[in-house]
Amino acid sequence: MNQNIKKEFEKNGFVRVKNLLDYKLDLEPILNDMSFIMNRLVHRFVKQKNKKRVLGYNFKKKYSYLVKLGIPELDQYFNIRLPQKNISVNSDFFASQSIFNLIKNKKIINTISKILGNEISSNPCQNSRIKQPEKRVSKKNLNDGLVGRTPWHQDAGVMNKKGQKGTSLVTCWIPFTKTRIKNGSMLAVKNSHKFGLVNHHLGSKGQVEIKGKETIEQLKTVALEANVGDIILLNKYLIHCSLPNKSNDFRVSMDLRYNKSGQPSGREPLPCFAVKSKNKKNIKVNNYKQWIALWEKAKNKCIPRKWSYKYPLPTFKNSLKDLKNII
Ligand SMILES: O=C(O)CCC(=O)C(=O)O
Ligand SMILES: [Fe+2]
Repeated sequence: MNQNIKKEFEKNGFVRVKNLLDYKLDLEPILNDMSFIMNRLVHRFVKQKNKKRVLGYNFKKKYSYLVKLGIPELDQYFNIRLPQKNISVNSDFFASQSIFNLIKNKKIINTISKILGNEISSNPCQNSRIKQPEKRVSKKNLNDGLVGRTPWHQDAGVMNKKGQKGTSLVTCWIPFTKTRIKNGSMLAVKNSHKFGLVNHHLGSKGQVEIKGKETIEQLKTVALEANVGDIILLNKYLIHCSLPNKSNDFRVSMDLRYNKSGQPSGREPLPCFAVKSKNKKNIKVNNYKQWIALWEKAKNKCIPRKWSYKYPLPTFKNSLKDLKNII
């Protein structure tokens, strides 16, 4: 099929590219590295007498066991960026060779370049999300986008002012499990990428959320369902959320982002580095160790101020940009 990615992206604000990635080659290495992290956590947090038994558990059983232990900020051990706050020399993040390979994946980058052109950088606004069935998620985490439902938002809203204004950002959402409405697919408001930045307010756990989300009930939405191997690209203004995982199984995804090189990342000083360029000399990060070094350097810059990134509440002074006044 000859899909016109740019045209579809411009028309709809999102595009699903089917069967781009290979599970064994591109995705499974990351799940294996997550299992490796889990084993580290078992050694660190599980009582000696239970360790051997728990190490033998499969991915899901082991993760659920770790959740039940109440390890503080568990999701951060699996997240592919520094924590937002309370940053210290010990702040951990999930930086494996497999993640670096995914960020640099040629099939992804060549697809992104159909939208952004030939000069592309990896943007540090990126997440991994391991979502258990909602019935196992604690009440306080139900609306935490990393482990539960993700509130209605625009991705432009989670960048600083420079990024909000000056960056062509494309989100690349990657499922590691087949994702349907039932297990928490994303849902997008049709044509909302044409609204520009709309007013948000602070929702659960301080996450930004579209102001007046009741208005969305009157609008047409589309479920962004995907199979393993597919990717979904999102425009930075597309209004979207993710649904609760009402299935009995896990729902795992990652969202990487890319921007045109030379534009602000929106999360300075976190690493933003060229992954495609006509001039090979612009590609300065060529291996995993260099990439980790960039994150460690950024971390050291952030330690004195104790936070890694901040963004203003994406809200204009007047109500013209309230969703109800736009539609
Ligand atoms: O996967 C999710 O829950 C939300 C993802 C999202 O909002 C994004 O990738 O921009
Ligand atoms: Fe998003």
